[in-house]
Amino acid sequence: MRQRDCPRGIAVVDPAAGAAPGESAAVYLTIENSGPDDALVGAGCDCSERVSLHVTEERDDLHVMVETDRIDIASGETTVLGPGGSHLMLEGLDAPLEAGAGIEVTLEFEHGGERTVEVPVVPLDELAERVDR
Ligand SMILES: [Cu+2]
Repeated sequence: MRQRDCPRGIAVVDPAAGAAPGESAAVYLTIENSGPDDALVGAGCDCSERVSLHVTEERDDLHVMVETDRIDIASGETTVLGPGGSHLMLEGLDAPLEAGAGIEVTLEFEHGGERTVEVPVVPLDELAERVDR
């Protein structure tokens, strides 16, 4: 699924959310930036109270998720938000995400404005394969 009609050369590729039983779920996607330097500075979804930007850090041999206020999207680069790295975190879901459903997530870029992408919900065991590249 490629969504190409985007402001300032930003393309959001292969988004996917994991079907999780609880109140939070990860969203993975790839951002291709053929425009100037930009950054992801926020996200939102009607399906949850909020959407946080997370990075994964290593602390004492443990991988922990830490909230951040920006994820840099450098010019000419492909930025992968995927397992073990940066991702979006849906928090306070109205209802658990079910595989086969779809959600709309709005991404807020520092310079490129907002854009809303359709994100399919996939089973957790498929998620890693989908975004592994
Ligand atoms: Cu997270």
